[in-house]
Amino acid sequence: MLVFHTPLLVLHDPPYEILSGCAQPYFESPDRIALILAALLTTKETATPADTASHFEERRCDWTRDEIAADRELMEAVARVHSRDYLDFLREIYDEWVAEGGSKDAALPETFLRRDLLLEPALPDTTSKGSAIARIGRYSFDLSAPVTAETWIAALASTKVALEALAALRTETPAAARPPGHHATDELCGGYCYLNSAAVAARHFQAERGEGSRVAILDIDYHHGNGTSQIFYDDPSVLYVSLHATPDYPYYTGSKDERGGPNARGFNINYPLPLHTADDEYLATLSQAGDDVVAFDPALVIVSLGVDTYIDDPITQFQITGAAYPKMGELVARLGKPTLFVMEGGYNKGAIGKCCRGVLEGFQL
Ligand code: Q9C
Ligand code: ZN
Repeated sequence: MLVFHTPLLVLHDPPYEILSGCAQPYFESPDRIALILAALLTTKETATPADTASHFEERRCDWTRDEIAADRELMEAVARVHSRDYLDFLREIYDEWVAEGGSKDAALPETFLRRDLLLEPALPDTTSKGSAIARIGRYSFDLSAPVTAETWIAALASTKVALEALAALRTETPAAARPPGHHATDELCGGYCYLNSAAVAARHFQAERGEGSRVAILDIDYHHGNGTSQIFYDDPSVLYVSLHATPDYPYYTGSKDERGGPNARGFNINYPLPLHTADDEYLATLSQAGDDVVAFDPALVIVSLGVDTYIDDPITQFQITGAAYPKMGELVARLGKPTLFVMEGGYNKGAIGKCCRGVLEGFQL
């Protein structure tokens, strides 16, 4: 199994986020990648049958910042999912923010453009140009997506890693990337996410294989992937299936009633689970989600792999133990489809490597 990454991923390093009303160290930290890679790429001294049956090959991509910034194909791929205005915003906002006197640490909103706040339907001009603080409130939905000097490059690099893995897809190809993507909508960042790499990979696959080729996105991050769900909500060619905790972040989406838009009824499937869900219930639900994917018969499965389901994750509530991760991988393998793994959440530094390794080993058994 090939493991893709690039050193550019660590460039995104916000100093803090707001949690429960307080500034706290940023959980979605750059060292997550090194921790996952270390767990995947180091051979253990005590080899078990599982170790010998699986193997991981590193694919380190040595792109420069300039190459990423000037990559036309990448921009085209990203623009299939995100609006031009939103992409301009991500590229420009930090400099604009600093020029306006904002903190050099990061740009962060203080207000949000809520459509129900507007007295007339047209958006005020300040939300597109001229006021960084107004602009960031238009394109963010929470306080967990600060934009730093290098966020744009790191987010682009993260998406390019996913596309690179997609291009190399044989039978299976994981991509180890951050920042994550599944909370990012067509024009909103939030929840540590800026560009929705899983969505971009799905659209890229369709652009190459023919519009309408079926792609299933199986989202096993603890949180509902509101962004991915929104992007494909009215599109019957992309099945979105998510297991996630309720009630929890992002709070307003993820219910069973969200079944897809008028053109795609039934192609958005949510499995909201209680906060303290443990292994058995989780795996039974994942198996059911697997049946949905098989019934859809996709040409590609993209797994939004979050391991923040782990029992000791610092920001979540599930009680999933280490033993469940290989079983999750096995259930994904049983779908029998070409599979791309894209990294989403997971914040327990001592466990995310093991959890990812568990899933990917279970997949290879
Ligand atoms: N009390 C991902 O896992 N804030 N994003 C949570 C919890 C943001 C999670 C607050 C969580 C974002 C990719
Ligand atoms: Zn998550």
